[in-house]
Amino acid sequence: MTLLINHIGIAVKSLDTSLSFYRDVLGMPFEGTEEVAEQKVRVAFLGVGESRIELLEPTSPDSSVAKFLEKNGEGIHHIAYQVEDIVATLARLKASGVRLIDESPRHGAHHSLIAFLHPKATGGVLTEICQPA
Ligand code: CMX
Repeated sequence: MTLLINHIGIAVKSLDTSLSFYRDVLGMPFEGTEEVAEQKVRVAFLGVGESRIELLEPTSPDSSVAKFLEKNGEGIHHIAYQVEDIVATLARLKASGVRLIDESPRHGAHHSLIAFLHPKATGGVLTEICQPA
């Protein structure tokens, strides 16, 4: 089912501050920022080979990323695996008894379709599956 690691999500307090490290100090190619209203985050993407780093800044105190930052501080938030058919993948995972956060896909950045698996079902790693537009 997995084609590649589409991105690794990193929770940050400030996109601007973090960008000055990833883009300006590490020199990673900056691919732009976008607000993902449904997830209450503003994101910035930086390329790493065929994958990317997604910096996540909460846009609301009730965002799941705001809760994560409050509990853990800044750090790795999730890993996103790219699949060819997210609906079929979700159906297969559900049939296998995996605890899903999203039973059907939501809208992610770049018009992708995304869904999360619960970290309690994945050894403590919040896992996203995504199907690019
Ligand atoms: N990675 C690993 N574990 C996590 C986690 C994360 N990112 N976020 C929460 N958890 C753990 C918590 O530590 C907690 O564990 P314990 O019970 O052992 O303390 C448990 O999951 C429940 O966490 P919580 O703080 O009580 O938070 P909620 O139950 O309110 O929500 C979660 C947790 C994962 C269901 C919620 O964050 C969620 O629905 N996430 C998916 C959506 C999302 O993260 N969107 C932002 C990114 C969007 C994008 O990339 O576009």
